[in-house]
Amino acid sequence: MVSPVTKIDQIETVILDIPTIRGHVLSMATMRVQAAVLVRVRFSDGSEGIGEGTTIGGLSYGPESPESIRSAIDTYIAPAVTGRDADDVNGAIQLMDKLVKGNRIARAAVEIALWDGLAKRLGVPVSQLFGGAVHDRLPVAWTLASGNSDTDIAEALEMIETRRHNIFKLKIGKRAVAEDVAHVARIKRAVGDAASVRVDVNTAWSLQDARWGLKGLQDAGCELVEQPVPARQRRAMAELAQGYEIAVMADESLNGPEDALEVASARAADVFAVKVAQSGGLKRASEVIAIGQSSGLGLYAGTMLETGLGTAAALHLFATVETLRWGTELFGPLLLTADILAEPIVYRDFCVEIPQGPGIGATLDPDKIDFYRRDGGRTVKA
Ligand code: MUC
Ligand code: MG
Repeated sequence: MVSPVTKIDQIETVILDIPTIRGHVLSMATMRVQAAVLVRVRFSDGSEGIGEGTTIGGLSYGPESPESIRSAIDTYIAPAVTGRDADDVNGAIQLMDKLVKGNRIARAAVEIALWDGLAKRLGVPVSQLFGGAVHDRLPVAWTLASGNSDTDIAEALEMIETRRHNIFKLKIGKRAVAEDVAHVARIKRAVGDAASVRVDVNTAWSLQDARWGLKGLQDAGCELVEQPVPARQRRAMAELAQGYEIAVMADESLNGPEDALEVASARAADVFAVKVAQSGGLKRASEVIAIGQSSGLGLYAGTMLETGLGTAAALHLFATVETLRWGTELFGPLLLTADILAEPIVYRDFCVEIPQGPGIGATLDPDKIDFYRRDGGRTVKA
């Protein structure tokens, strides 16, 4: 007897509002709560897949908000993909690309749940669907963004002492350039050779600011500057990447493989911060990685400060990458006051461990989901 095709039956979305452990001060917003959009896909054989599509600071980081992510899924993506063959993940990706322009984070959330479901039905980790993991742990950075240099130094020293992190990304761009450079120099002096110090400007500088900034940062021993100028200013990014020794990393400039190709061709970065959400999912992120790798650029696994769910999914992809020269910042769950996974992701010895088990290796804690959910959630059925 031919076994019936497993179908995508239902897609449910929910927004969780989870407070952060402290104010997270970025150039464009201060986060006190993270709003994570979770997706649960139910399949006709009773199996399930889970995904996450999360952004940072409402609409201050990029063009998608938690509410728009949920609405794009409920209104456009879920009606299009329900009823389809559950195992045809590439078919669903292609359909989403065709029917939904932009909205990469929304597409990523559903795509992750489809990979998770497929891998669980096959009894393999998601990394296996991308050729297999070549790492069981990856170096993980922490972001110092309390808004106060003394607090940041105390936090950094504690992280080094407890062997949790020895790579620090400092969020700057809110103050005057000279003040920011002095803040970074103080932190670098305090940690010395025990840690790598990098910064993220989140597009706050003009090219003129950035010229002064990069000169000061590299003199202070800072190794890398992330997205100093606005996303679309490729010529400015190229001038900075080529004019200074400090590495220039593209983040907001990098929305999927097409951007990756343009940034690489324009030499508008030395390093790609590859984000699964911003790329449009695991598959498109793997294409961004391939372009970065083949262009000789450095790679870094970025985050949208996802919960353990989105973090686990990203870890499965990045575990398959040969060389992540700049490591990862997949620390999202550690910034939140609650972990929504039944078994939290493990952070130790300056590394994050790749979750084991079928799918993305993550199981939700139902009590936490109930506690942090914004409202009853919404379900689209086939
Ligand atoms: C970003 O722009 O990279 C990543 C780490 C963090 O603290 O914020 C994010 C956003
Ligand atoms: Mg960034």
